[in-house]
Amino acid sequence: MSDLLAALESLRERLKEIPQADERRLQELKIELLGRKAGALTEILKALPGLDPETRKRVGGTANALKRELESAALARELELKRSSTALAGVDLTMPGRPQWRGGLHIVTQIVDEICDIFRELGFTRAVGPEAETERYNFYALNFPKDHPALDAQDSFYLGGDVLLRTHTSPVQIRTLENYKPPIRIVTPGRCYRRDPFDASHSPVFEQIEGLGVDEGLTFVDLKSILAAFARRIFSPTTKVRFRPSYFPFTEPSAEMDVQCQICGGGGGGSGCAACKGTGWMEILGSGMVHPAVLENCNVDSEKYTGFAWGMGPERIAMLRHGIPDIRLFFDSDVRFLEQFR
Ligand code: 2NL
Repeated sequence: MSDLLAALESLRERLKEIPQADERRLQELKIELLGRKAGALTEILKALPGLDPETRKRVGGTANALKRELESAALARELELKRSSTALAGVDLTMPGRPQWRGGLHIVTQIVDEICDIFRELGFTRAVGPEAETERYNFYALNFPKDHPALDAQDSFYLGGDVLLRTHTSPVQIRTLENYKPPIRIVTPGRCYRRDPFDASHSPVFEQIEGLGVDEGLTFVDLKSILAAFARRIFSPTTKVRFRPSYFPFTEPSAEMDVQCQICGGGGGGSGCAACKGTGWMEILGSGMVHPAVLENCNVDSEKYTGFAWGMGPERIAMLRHGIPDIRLFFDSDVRFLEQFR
């Protein structure tokens, strides 16, 4: 019995080798000591049944305890070797990463796309055109009188002669009316320019989206239903709208569309709401039935066809949607502002 105990004692010495073993040595040690066929410890355990009960108890207890110790030491070393083989030498994996710069579309671009997507579902195609236009396309075809103040160099950016930066996207609609036969259904997003000094609600450069539908039998009902459907899509399904009479040279009759204030919910905040000045409504677009003179200017028969049209400012829509107080924030290129809308 003391032979067996001495043998176990010498096997226990081998435990110390395990934490130093590399992968190959560890496999060898496991086979040498615990191998099913000829492992040193396995041999001792195999011999147990032939021993007298007293010896079997003492030797068996020690041998089984050693077996558990060897197995757990081998397992611990295996895990350690696995971990260090996947770790990268000299790299601190706990170090925070460098933030990855992620770009995005400008909030006004996102709103323009969203508006065009809504009108696409309502059957409208996107149309674009030049930013430098002649007075004819920008004003006269649209029934502006020759003495309208917008034609003044004080109000518009003239590039020379009768060429100017367009003050609205209507010239795109004029070009479409000239070149396509009704039915026409288009939206015209694009950049426009006016000699307005920057303030909280004006910018000399701004986006506009106009829309135009021309067909036989179109009425003001079509205009109202299309624009009400749009308001419910861009704001919320329960948003109410109202139309107020207005005036534009290129539409008759004309109307401005208001939506329930998105800030106070339409209640006017006890008349204290700053967004709608307590009225509960905010204006989002101007619209009307295309003036017959505009159709005739484009060689469209105004006896046969009628049309409706509207125009809106995406910056203004973005401001109302997000409670942005100043249009200049869109042009400052301050990422702290812009990244809120990525
Ligand atoms: C506004 C108002 C509007 C139109 C734009 C239009 C274009 C053609 C013919 C008739 Cl070719 N109308 N466009 C019509 C009504 C209003 O814009 O307040 N925009 C920000």
